[in-house]
Amino acid sequence: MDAREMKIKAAAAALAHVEDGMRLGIGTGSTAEEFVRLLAERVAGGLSVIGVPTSERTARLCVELGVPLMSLDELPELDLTIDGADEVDGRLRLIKGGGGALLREKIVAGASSRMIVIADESKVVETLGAFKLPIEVNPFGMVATRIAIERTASRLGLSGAIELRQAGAGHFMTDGGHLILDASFGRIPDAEALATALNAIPGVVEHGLFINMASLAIIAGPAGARTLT
Ligand code: ABF
Repeated sequence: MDAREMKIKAAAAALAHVEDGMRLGIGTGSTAEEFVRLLAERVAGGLSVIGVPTSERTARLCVELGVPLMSLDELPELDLTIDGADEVDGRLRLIKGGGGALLREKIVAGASSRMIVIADESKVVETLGAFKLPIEVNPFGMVATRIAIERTASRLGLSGAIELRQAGAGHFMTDGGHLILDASFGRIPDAEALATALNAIPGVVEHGLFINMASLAIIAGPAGARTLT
């Protein structure tokens, strides 16, 4: 089974949790896009759901495939969010943001009663941090913010490059008009402490540590899909 087949398997298992009439947060990334494709088939077959996308990219795919959408302001209380992740640990703590949508993903997940993560086995880790931690920052004072992040990380025993994410000839800009710093901490033994410290830095808009947000994770591997709770 190749990577795409595993993503499809995880997405199909998540679809089993979708009920008629649900208000759905719809995530970003290739696994979430497989979910959108399967969801669109069910919608075409009569399933009645309304989606709230976590990125412009996801919104475009939903429109293209006929999944009805509303904005989060129109639908501020969601039943379920289905989204991907870059890393998942055994306590369902996540690193997200590899796709640059972490702020809207966290806002949408936060407005949902439940969040189901869909991923392939390669995302499951013992300790978070091998994947660079995305930190969304306001463009104003970005250099000062990066210095503050470095100092904060150092106080927590973390070190590693903190790089401004590039896109094409310039800096990557999020849907919200912010920049992303990717922090190569390597291992983050105390994700809660780092999340709390990052939240206190003025120029930090959001970070990719999702803690106490996922209700369960559906992990697809060569032998099939399993659930982490
Ligand atoms: C998105 O899912 C991002 O937060 C994360 O980077 C991405 C993972 O992408 P993929 O499913 O393509 O591995 O929600």
